[in-house]
Amino acid sequence: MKISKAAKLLGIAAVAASSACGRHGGVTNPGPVRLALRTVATGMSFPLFLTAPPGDFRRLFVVEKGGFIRIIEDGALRSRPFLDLSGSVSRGVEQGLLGLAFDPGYSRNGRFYVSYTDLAGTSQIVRYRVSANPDAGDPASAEPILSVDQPDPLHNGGMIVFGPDGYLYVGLGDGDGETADALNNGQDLTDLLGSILRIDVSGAGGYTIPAGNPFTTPPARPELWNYGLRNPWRFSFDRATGDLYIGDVGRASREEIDVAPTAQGRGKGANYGWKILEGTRCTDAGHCDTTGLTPPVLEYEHGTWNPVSCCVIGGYVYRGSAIPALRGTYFYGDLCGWVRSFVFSGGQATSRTDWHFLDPRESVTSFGEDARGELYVLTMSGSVFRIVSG
Ligand SMILES: [Ca+2]
Ligand SMILES: [Ca+2]
Repeated sequence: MKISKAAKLLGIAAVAASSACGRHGGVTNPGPVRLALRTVATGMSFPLFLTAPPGDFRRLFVVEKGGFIRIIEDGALRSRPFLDLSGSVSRGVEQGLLGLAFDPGYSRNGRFYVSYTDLAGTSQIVRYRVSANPDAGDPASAEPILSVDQPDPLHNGGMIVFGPDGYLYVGLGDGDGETADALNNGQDLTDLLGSILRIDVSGAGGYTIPAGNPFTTPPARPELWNYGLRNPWRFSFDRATGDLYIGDVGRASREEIDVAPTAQGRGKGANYGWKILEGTRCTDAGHCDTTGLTPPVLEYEHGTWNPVSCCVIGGYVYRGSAIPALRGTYFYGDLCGWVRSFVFSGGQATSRTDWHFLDPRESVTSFGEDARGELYVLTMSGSVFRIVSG
């Protein structure tokens, strides 16, 4: 990854021009909609996720890679972290504190979940509770939920989010570094890697397997919801429709977005193809059996500018109220330094738009969604921006 310079941000209407990285045929101008990025916080340390407890309209919780969860309240970044896991997380380029999810019943039970790679590089999902102080998690409340050995410090996933069904979805990459998944973790149903899991964490401790999970016959792992993913770094559910959007990071050339509509089972049991396919490209030319594989809704190739650093960053469908014209629009980005959007309609990515928000050297690490459904863009150099009307 490349540490980039601070962005020079401009409120610029979307235009259908090329960007520094990647090809993107079919991008269109959205017409009169103008957007900008409004600075919410700067100077953070590698922020890579943002969320808020359900119904909490005052606070944003920002995850810093080095192990801190920070609170932004009414626009001000609090100095005291909500939780400090800096002594527990590993420091590799794709390691650290990687995910945060508030329980749907957080206002009653104070439960929240974190996802990180520990000092041994093992992926850990751990439950905590808030303390008597609503701005401080209780570090002594840690309860291990799930631990997954990682064969390599790359492609460890890290996303955790509650689905509309109340179950916790956990993203895990193939854990196989740059060897093109030599271990075949993407297609192997007997391990948890290269998949999104679905688990029930509503009980007193640990997790159970929800009724309806697709792989119930051993030796397949019953935690699996789908598979064939390389590194689903960020994925989300449309809060209006429940549709699942997955940004799956590609290897040598292609990045992809998968969309799993609620009406088609929300991706249950789907095989997204890795390592047989990278996007729709056969990784073993002429020898790919694509029977039963679910192709991406959108894919793009790395450009010639810093192609090694290009990684798709899955985002969110906008369901806020501030910009009604954007409702139903899915925003995503790339570590290469851009933000784009499309509208999923009729099984296709339509109204594809390139938003020229960022300095092309600014690396997008994640998007975030607050309790009102407004969207945020986070950058490696330490900024948090809100997408606003321009
Ligand atoms: Ca697997
Ligand atoms: Ca795929």
